[in-house]
Amino acid sequence: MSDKESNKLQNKGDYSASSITVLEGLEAVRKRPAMYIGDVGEKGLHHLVYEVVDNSIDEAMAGYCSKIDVVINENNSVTVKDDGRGIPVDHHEKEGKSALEVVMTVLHAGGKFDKDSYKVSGGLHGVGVSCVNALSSNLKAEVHRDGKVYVQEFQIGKPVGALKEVGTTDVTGTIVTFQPDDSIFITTQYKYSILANRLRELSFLNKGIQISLTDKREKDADGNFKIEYFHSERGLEEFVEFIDEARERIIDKVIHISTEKNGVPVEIALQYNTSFSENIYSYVNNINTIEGGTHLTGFRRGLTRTLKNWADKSGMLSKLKFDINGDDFREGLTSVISVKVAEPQFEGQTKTKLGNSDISLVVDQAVSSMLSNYLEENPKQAREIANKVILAATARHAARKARELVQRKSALTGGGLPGKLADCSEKDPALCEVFLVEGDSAGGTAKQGRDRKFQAILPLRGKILNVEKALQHKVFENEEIKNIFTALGVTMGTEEDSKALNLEKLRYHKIVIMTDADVDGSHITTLIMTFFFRYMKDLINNGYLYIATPPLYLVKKGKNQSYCWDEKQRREFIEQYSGGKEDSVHVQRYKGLGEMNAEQLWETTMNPEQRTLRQVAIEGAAEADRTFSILMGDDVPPRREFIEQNATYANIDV
Ligand code: 0RA
Repeated sequence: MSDKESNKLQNKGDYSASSITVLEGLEAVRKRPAMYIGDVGEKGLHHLVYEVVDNSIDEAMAGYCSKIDVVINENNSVTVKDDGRGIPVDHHEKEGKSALEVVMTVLHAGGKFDKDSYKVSGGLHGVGVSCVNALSSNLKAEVHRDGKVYVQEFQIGKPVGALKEVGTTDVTGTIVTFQPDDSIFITTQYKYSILANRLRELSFLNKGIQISLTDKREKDADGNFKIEYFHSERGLEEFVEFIDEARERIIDKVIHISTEKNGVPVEIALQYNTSFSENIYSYVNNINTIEGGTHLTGFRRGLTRTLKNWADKSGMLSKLKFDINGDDFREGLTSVISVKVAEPQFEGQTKTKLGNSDISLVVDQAVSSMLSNYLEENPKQAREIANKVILAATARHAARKARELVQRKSALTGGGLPGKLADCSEKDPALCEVFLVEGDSAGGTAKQGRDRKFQAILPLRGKILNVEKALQHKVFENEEIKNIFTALGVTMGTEEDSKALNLEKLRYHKIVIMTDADVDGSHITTLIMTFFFRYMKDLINNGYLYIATPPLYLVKKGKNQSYCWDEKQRREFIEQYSGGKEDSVHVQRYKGLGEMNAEQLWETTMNPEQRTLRQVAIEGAAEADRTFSILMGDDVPPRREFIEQNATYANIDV
């Protein structure tokens, strides 16, 4: 950033700080936590960690910190330690307390003291560490600075005693430990994988920083805690390699650019592979902009124009009988775009769409200068890419015919619904649910068991098509997939974006995947989720996709009976009613949904009063994409490795 540019930002910063005379108290955060951290469920809980880590990342981006250690402690408190300058502890005249206390107790105070740098990271809500403090039953801040160690503790955001000098040190840094308040959060159990995914993502987005994650809640066979290190020297280039691990690449090396235009740092990495999906992940200040925005528009425009120019000049398009559109240039493309914007405007439903109009041209120019150089210097690779684009255009023409046929057919028959669908009588989509059920027999039971007013049933035949491996036109020709499209009522595809969904037409706001609670059932669930992830991602992003959780067992002893969802519940029942004696006459093990009668299915799995539905959410879209490509793609070794590392069920079928 130029001096002029940063002065401008600084002045703006000063202006806004002095213009806010009434600072909101942390009480407001406790009253309406969701307004500050999104929600009080799993997402919000993990968000607390990101908020603290973001401060350390800021410190790293300013050039003062190289190491960040995150620890999940035994009691689900979390410690974040960095080797930055340490939060200032000097007395703050205006507030009448230490700078540290101001950072911890005044909303949005985080960067106020540091006039030389501007904040580019900052969590999705950018609310600062004081919010974490407000939502923690306990928080301890330890600062190593100027040769001394300082400590201050807080409870629900309020200081418990003053800042204390407790010792000497020869390092600098900040250590924050906080315990999320269980009177605020629905769950206070941290999930290792969620934190690991975000920290890995941050290490790719901010190359050079060493990040570690330790889980002190469990030890392995050797008595060691689980620990993982995240560190990337090549940044986005490595990120793209990671995402595409299970895909066959078309060009040997990732194309990569890191530049700064008009004071905006831009980093882009891209790679073409033989798959049919477009995977572009965009970030602004380390936040995944899932709704896209001006940076993404600029990227697409620059990419299309540059590739089209090259292909036109090469003469490769002269024999083509149909047009090539923007989509064709992005099939099989995996790319990550990261920009750092000083005053980002976030728009859209989930506030993850960049609105700053000047960023579009910045990214457009960055990608076109990078790509045109690359194409000139690598004619062989350039031809491979152009061939892929031509292949994509050819397939798109075939797919469009198939897709239009599905959509025209349902339009002609007056939105005729699939014969297999047992629809509900309610017409308001917000109140309607549809269950996608594995197999006709379970489908039959579900039809009898449901509340026909608001619950519809669509039985699916066994294993649906694996869309990860199928050409688009095959997907649209598939019976089960056609049924899903017509039952849901949505149409797909516009001129600019062939995967855009028309969600206004969606007939149900809860789409529930209901399969057997066994390995086969999980496989079918994964196949269905892959379809939604690749072809109806917006539907997941809007929170419309759910998974039903049928029980595994019915255990009976005398007059007592109980449904069990896991082995622990089953053992507890046996403990209580059989004095711990295993007696298999008393255990009914469900082999599938079809073996429950209609009433049982209703009681355990479908009745909104009793059931548990798991909402499907995409945490880390890039990571999710990689997982689907590993699980559903062609490459066997990474799949085996993934399953070995992540398998959760041990032979429940024996
Ligand atoms: C305000 C000003 C300065 C650093 C920080 C905050 C800071 C905050 C956190 C939170 C976690 N780790 C952190 N590290 C630093 C600048 C201090 C200076 O000018 O020396």
